[in-house]
Amino acid sequence: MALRAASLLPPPTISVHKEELRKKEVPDEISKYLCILWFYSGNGRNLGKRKSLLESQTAVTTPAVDQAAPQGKKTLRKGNVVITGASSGLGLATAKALAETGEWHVGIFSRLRKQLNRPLDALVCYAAVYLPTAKEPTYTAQGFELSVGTNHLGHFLLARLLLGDLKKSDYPYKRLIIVGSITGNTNTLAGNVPPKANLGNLRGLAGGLNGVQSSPMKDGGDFDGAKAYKDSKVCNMLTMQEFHRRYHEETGITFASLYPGCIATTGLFREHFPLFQILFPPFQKYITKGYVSEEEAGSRLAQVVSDPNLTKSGVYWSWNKDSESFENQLSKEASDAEKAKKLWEISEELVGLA
Ligand code: NDP
Ligand code: PMR
Repeated sequence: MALRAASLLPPPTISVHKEELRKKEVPDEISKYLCILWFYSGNGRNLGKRKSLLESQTAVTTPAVDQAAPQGKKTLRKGNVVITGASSGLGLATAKALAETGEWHVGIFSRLRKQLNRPLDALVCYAAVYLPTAKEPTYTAQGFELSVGTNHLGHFLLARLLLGDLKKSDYPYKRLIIVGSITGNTNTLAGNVPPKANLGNLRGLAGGLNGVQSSPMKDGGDFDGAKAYKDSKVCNMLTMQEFHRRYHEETGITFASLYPGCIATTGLFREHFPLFQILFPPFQKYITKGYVSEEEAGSRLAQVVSDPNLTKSGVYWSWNKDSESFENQLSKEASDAEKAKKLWEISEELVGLA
């Protein structure tokens, strides 16, 4: 059914009832799972011209340590990482940074390319949409408001389905990274720019966010595209922590989130007013000084994927002025364990895992 997304057809334009989604036969190959996020996309967004994708390299299924290295030396095999939506911006820069180390096979999951024929050692949930000027909500094929469908629910389902593959990895460190942001954290100046993130009691999410029986917003309020994005980033950070609480001890997987800095020039702002797109980079460069280049942000995210020192799980990483990583504090809401549990349970229902 629904996973006809496995084909290279454009995003489906018909609505798929959630009961149907529940009934689907869950495939067990990574390449099929990788269709899910794409499937959780909207209908008819103008994709524009995209940078070419980084090619993944030859398939391998070698053990984590190559015993047959010359002179009996043990060398670490290449790690395998999948990055969702890495056709541009920070994701592409991260993919390049990891590929350039020569130590990683990088599988990019974007709208046209979805394959990884090798074991999985790291997954980066990176793709996102930001619709600040939208007057009305748009919906995924399943009928979820687009920002939550893409940024949170698609990643939630993908990460849950790939958890078993990560668990099986024999790589010395295996990681699941869900990209967060400062704008979802109300303990910061940036997080206090209206509209502020606020999931409320999650009644909109519980109602299915379909804009018919329930509000398209997670807190049950009126639609606001900028808030929907910030709310989805809170969901990303809560989900990472709930993964940590449920699975870190059992699986040894490191779960992490991060704010890589303000990459004011990426495609994330493509739906914003043209004037915003002109003024935002200099504002971040010269006024807030929060700006980082795509390359710098890419190397930060690559660090969270591959730095042997960043093994602590359940952490939200940030970087100081000298570009040194540190464990940052999340806002009260983004670190609320009760809310994380509730979000997890409702999300399970919505994506058909419960
Ligand atoms: P981009 O728009 O450049 O990257 C987002 C990517 O997501 C695009 O490549 C897009 O692909 C992809 N995508 C969107 N929807 C889907 C979908 N349904 N299926 C597959 N891929 C999809 O933005 P950025 O590089 O800025 O960053 C995105 C990530 O970084 C987000 O998680 C964002 O929250 C986070 N972030 C960004 C900051 C910034 O300042 N830019 C700051 C903090 C966090 P396509 O091009 O095909 O639409
Ligand atoms: Mg914000 C230290 C101050 C700081 C930082 C690091 C950011 C990051 N922003 C800061 C401050 C401010 N911003 C201030 C004072 C204002 C009011 C003028 C402001 C405004 C603003 C707007 C209108 N900022 C924005 C927007 C957006 O549309 C972006 C957004 O919220 O997207 C969801 C944005 C951002 N500011 C940031 C970052 C990282 C963003 C991009 C959001 C993200 O990727 O999460």
